[in-house]
Amino acid sequence: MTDCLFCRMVAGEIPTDVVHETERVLAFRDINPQAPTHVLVIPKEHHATVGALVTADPELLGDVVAGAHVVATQEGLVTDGGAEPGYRLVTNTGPQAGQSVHHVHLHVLGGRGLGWPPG
Ligand code: IU
Repeated sequence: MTDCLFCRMVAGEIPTDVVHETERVLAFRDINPQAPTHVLVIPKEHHATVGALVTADPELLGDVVAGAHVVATQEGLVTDGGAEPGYRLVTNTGPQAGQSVHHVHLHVLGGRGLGWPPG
């Protein structure tokens, strides 16, 4: 039994709206969506931050990014620079960035115009 929320989702202990899954990666809809598409993509293995993940297992970080690309494709957001809508990948690290869950995750955001710079 772990106190990490996302590890518990991986373990199937918490209801999770899964949209994509591989042997090493899980993608699920954010419980508090900030855009029409708001999906979190995580490694199933616990790493607290993107820096910790890339240091420990850069190939797994690649798998997480590939998972985000699959999700964006499924959601109809992928662009080749043309008229397709596009999307944003975000990973918050540490308190000033607003990281609230300490299991690294990529936010896949899209389906509306996204402001820049972020708040
Ligand atoms: P953050 O970058 O660590 O702040 O993102 C954590 C996200 O996890 C945030 O968007 C929450 O809405 C989301 N989340 C979730 O999807 N399910 C939960 O049970 C909890 C948080 I708690």
